Amino acid sequence: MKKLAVINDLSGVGRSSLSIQLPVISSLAVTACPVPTAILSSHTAFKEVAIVNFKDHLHDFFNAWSKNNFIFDGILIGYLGDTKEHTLILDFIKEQKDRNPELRVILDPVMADNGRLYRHMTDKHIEAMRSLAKLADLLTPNLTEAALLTDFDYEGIRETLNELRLDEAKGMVLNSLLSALHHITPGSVIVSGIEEDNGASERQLLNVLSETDRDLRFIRNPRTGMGRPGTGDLFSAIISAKLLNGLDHEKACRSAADFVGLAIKHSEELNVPVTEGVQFEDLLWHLRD
Ligand code: PXL
Repeated sequence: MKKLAVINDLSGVGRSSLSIQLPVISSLAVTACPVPTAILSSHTAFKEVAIVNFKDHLHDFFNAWSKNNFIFDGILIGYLGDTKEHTLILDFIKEQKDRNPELRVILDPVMADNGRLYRHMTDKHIEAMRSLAKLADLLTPNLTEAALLTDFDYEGIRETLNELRLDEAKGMVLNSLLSALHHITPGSVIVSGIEEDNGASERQLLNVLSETDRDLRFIRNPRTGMGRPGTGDLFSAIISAKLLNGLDHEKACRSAADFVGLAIKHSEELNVPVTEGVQFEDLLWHLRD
């Protein structure tokens, strides 16, 4: 069975980060080995949040793993509360790459959404994510994170994409963004969850996959409801486990996008409050086909 180190925060309430990734990865028959970067009473969209930063323990944590000669097939990285963690994670990746040349590193640069940085995130986090991107095999930013990583104007791209009707024209705008992302990572890139609201009868979510410079694939799904916390974590966890199980980027991305859409629809139908994330627990069986 493949082994995936999952570096993300542990948030008690709201179905984000490790709380949603671990069960999803297990249900895809991949062993998930969590590395908590911070422990929070809930994700940060709730009003009151208690945070215990785990950065001072990461060194010992990775050191113990190293002394035990643990070898991983993949490393999935998400929310990092403190920029000191990035350096420790860089060292961990380098060591694992030496032990396993086939290692897959998936970096979800969790920092921002809807044009804004999350609470507690700063420009230093953006710079630190750029340094991790240099070692990633797959980078999965949302549109806000993609713009922040490349110094593009988020509102400008979003408005332009909304105005354009033809995929060819959208491709030209996205090509320059994806090209800039290929300059900061040697890996493939999926820009996830771009909302398309351009007069079509059905609102859509667009994921753009680019494996090499100048190669773009559009993967579209109906928009089944409002965005919710944790959906990016769900998306990256499914992609990571499916990649380790041998699927290609496009199939893994389609499968992750389908499941996220299903979970959002299900949560809306059941009137789950948006801050509680997506109700995925009773849908996990959909992943096993
Ligand atoms: O799902 C993204 C995420 C992860 N971790 C924490 C968050 C958020 C989004 O709000 O607050 C702690």
